[in-house]
Amino acid sequence: MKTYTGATLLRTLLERQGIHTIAGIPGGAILPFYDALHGSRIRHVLARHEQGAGFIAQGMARVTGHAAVCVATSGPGATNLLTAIADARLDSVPLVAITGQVPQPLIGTDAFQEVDTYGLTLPITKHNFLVRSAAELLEVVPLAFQLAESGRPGPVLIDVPKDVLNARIDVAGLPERGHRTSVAWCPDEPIEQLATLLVGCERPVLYLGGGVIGAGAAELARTLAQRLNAPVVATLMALGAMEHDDPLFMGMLGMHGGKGTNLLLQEADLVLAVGARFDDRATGKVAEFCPRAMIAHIDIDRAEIGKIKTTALGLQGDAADILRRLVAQLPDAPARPAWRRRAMDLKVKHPLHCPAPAHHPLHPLNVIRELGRQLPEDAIVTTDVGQHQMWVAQAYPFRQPRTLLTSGGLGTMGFGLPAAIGAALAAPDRRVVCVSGDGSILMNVQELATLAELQLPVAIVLFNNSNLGLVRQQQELFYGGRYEASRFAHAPDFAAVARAFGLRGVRLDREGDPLAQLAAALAERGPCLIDVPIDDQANVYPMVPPGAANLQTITAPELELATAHE
Ligand SMILES: Cc1ncc(C[n+]2csc(CCOP(=O)(O)OP(=O)(O)O)c2C)c(N)n1
Repeated sequence: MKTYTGATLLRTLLERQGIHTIAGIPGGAILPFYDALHGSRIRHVLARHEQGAGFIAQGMARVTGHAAVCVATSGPGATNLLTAIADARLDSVPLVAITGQVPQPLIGTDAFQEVDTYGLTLPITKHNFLVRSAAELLEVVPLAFQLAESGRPGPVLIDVPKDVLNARIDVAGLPERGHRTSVAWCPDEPIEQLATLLVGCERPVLYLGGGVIGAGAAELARTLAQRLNAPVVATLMALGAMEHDDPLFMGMLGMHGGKGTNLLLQEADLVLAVGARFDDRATGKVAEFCPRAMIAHIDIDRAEIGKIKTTALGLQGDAADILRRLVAQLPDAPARPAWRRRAMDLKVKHPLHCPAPAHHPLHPLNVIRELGRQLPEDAIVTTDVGQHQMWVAQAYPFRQPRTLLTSGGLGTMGFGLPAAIGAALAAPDRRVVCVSGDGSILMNVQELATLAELQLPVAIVLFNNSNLGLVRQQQELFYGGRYEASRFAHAPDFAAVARAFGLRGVRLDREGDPLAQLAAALAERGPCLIDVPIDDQANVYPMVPPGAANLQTITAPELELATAHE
């Protein structure tokens, strides 16, 4: 029998869970837990805003695939965490958020820093707990990790009132750590049916979503594509599952996907979606998505199957398990030379238009490609949200799963910097680059202080266009050029801002050789911010207008002309 307080028990259970780094900010209600952390082997990373802490934890979780922990106090600490929790929910990221709560006798009295964290997080977590006694922690903590990681991963919240943290409890034995449990096992029959469909069809396409990476099934998906001679398209969340230059890879589909990629889906007769959820950014107008195709769908979440698009065959289960069994029983598939040629033709006919680096070195796509040349294959790239995010998705040469960390579902500006800090904490030997915009970086700019303190090898490459670029682009294309609230009248000196926080700050010079300057800035170790002045009128093309069918692509007329004459 050993005596704990709720707080020391919580710390001990996290230690037993194998948690070595957590991110958070202390405050009154959670202070007993911070006191218990004193002298613990758990490293606490002090973020400068709770949303930053949430995204630091997400960065760790997205790189490792294991649940990571963020901590906040009650009231504003908890409400500041909400965005990071909702973001984890939409992108299926395993996260355990721990919040302090006012003492139980004060709950419901509008006490200082009281907010109904349980109620607020109900719709944005996979599960949430309001802990009523120290003894409950013995069950709740391992269960939270089990729930966050099992099946379709997601965020779990544990709200702990201060009196629970302070309560004393005698514990006879500690529980087992919580771990991933196996999900529903897919029977053989639908796998056999799928194999028959795949062999019998003429124009198959594999449509990969983030679930492929989540399930560790990227290599199996590649093997399946090769066995079937089937071209592969990917969502934003699945980039890295296939090598970008694999001959079967057609790149990203959807709103900013390749025109050839979207056209290919129009012609497919069978589309096998794996760990994808038919998000509107991928499908465009659903009624016109893959109009000639029968849809088969493998997903860990039964609720996703048939949710958006009628499915001929749905298989619920772990994508790695299903793909392994599918590949094992596939007879030799037809070579499909005509279909492969068609895919290749579409790819060649609709390349990403980009002026030559010598003429326009600071064209965003040239900067991204230079980044790809400078960084090692296993470098981790985080992004914020906007045009720069889409340029990364279109042009960065991803080769490995979990090398792109981006806010796909919620599309949260402010994600990139703290996620990069989390990535660098989880993978200290790897290079981490955060590609951001001059709008997004300011949404969590305070985390530059965290980065300077930790001295992690994170480079922030800031695409500076003096605009909320993606908003400006939509106003140009769809709102008659009425630019309302998308232009920044005042621009901070971002390199100086970085220096003020204690990082290296560099601004590329348009007149010199900016790509060489970029390479030189990246070559130095340690954290830095590289301010890249880009054309404030540059748009992301191709673009499918919101709500339109993926066929209705807008391409870049001026760039097409420019490249045609080169
Ligand atoms: C928190 C949040 N607020 C608003 C938006 C809407 N939004 C999407 S993109 C964008 C502009 C982003 O600007 P910037 O970070 O400079 O990137 P750029 O598009 O210029 O590359 C905005 C405001 C959002 N995605 N997230």
